[in-house]
Amino acid sequence: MEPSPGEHRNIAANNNTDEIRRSFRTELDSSHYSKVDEHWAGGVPPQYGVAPRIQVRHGKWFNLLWLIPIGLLLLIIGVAVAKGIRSLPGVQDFLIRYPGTSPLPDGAPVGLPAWLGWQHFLNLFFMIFIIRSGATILSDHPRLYWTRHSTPGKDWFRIQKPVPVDPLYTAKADSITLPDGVGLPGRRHSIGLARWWHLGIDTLWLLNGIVFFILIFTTGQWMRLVPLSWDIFPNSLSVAIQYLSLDWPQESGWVNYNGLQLLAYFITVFIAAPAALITGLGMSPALSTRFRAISTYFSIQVARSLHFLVLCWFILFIVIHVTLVLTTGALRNLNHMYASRNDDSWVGFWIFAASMLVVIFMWVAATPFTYRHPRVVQKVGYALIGPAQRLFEHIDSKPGQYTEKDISPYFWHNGKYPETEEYKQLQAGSFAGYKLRINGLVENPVELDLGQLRALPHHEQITQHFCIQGWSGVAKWGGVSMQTILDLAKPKPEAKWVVFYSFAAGPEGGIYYDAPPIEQMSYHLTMLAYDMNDDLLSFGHGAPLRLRNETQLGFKLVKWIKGIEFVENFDDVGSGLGGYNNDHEFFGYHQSI
Ligand SMILES: Nc1nc2c(c(=O)[nH]1)N[C@H]1C(S)=C(S)[C@@H](COP(=O)(O)O)O[C@H]1N2
Ligand SMILES: [Mo]
Repeated sequence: MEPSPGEHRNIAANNNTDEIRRSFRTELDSSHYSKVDEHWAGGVPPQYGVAPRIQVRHGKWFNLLWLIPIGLLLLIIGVAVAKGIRSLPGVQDFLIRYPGTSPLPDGAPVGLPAWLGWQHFLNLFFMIFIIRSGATILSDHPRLYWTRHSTPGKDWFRIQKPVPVDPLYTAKADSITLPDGVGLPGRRHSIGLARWWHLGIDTLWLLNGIVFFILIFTTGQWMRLVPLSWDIFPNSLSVAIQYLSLDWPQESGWVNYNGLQLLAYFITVFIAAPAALITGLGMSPALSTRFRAISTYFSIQVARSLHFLVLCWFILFIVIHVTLVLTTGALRNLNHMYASRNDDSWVGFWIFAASMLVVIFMWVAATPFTYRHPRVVQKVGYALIGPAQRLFEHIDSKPGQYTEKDISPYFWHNGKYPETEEYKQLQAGSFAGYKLRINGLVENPVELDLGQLRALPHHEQITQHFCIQGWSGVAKWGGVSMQTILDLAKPKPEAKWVVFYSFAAGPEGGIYYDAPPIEQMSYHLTMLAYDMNDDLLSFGHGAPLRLRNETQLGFKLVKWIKGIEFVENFDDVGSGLGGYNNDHEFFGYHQSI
């Protein structure tokens, strides 16, 4: 039930003092951070995980490094078998009948045009940064799951030890370091910067891909990349026997790819690349909340796991592709792709070598550059992905459609816990002395204790939380809709942003805060929660009050809230970037993806 306007006036009249108007912004850290040094982000010490492993049975983990000797052994066995059967008459007939390539339709183009060489180079160039920054993103929550619950012990893949039995263990404590030349940037919890690389370069990669699709279909090159007859399968088997028996098939890549090659290229271009995009978007909190029907099955964790499997395909493809390019007539192959000519000259090799110098230079320079100029990386990244992020942010998600049975058995904790005397005393008194201060550009600045908050119309939602690090969980939140707070405080027309202040300091000092735009405060799923899963909100999850704003990632959902201030702009709030992680860790403001 809506409280009557009279009740609002009463709350205001009881509270209208100078103290209520005092802003908490003096407690923020307003230093400007523009490099990543050893003190950055609270100076978290490096922590290396474990070799990748997958869970084969409950509690039984298989170290994936074993795949190297197992793979080699299988290769040796494969070679022995192929050599053994190759001389059999039936196999010989089969190899004659299916030599390895299917004929192309009449009018198929011959040779590789120069634009393809450029696109191939740009693709490989972009992929390096995408893969490296992707690895850093994965390292920020080094576990994969098949359900959105992210329950410890239910991970199917991890590059980190099992979750310790500490009820307040945080996802940040779980993050791991990657060596600088592997990850991008690699340092523990450098996900803010890794995302600029990953999402920024993604847009370039996607653009290159769109041009590629347009060109292959307008030039007929697609005929060389799409299997057009069922004999692709016997031909692929034939090629496999020929490779494994070490009597390799005739190279004809200038005109026509062999069956296995065609299959590998087809899967990479038409399945893996689009899947990379779709699974990437599947991780967006804004899209997942908006397209609930899809995300019911295709949850963020399914998307993450598949995104990782797509990566595995790309890595496998790259290893085999490069090996074969270099072992099946390297000069000719390099001429095809780098010089669009079909001969054995060194021209292609030299172009390739020069391009590799560029690649190696950029590879080596990327991480140190990022630590020295993080704001440049952020600016360029935002210029590239920002438009899409801003677009997706304007999604007013409909009320929570999860049900009680979707509630996660385990909900990760995150962030830095409050340690101040002020907070400890309030906590000791069960928050009887707690007051939420609402001020700034409002007609009616107020302070509300928990009793007054509970007397306001009750709002509940069962929603999914998305942490930028990658874990997720569903919980039921009970409290007050932010719309109710707006109705009560009556923001003035100049109020454009709403700053939420925490009792807790961030890792580099100064209290934690975030400043979402005022439009988001009227969304159906924006609320202040004092209950979680029908219980009082716990200490770890933000007692006595936290923000929920479901089109946004978790870091924007301030816990342990003590004040809400309506402002015209946030230039003078903290260091002026709209949130603690924006000021300190180079997170972006609009993070709907
Ligand atoms: N005050 C404060 N609020 C915070 C944080 C923090 O460090 N300090 N971390 C944020 C992050 S990164 C996430 S994912 C969520 C985690 O909420 P949970 O611990 O209830 O899962 O809280 C957010 N709110
Ligand atoms: Mo988070």
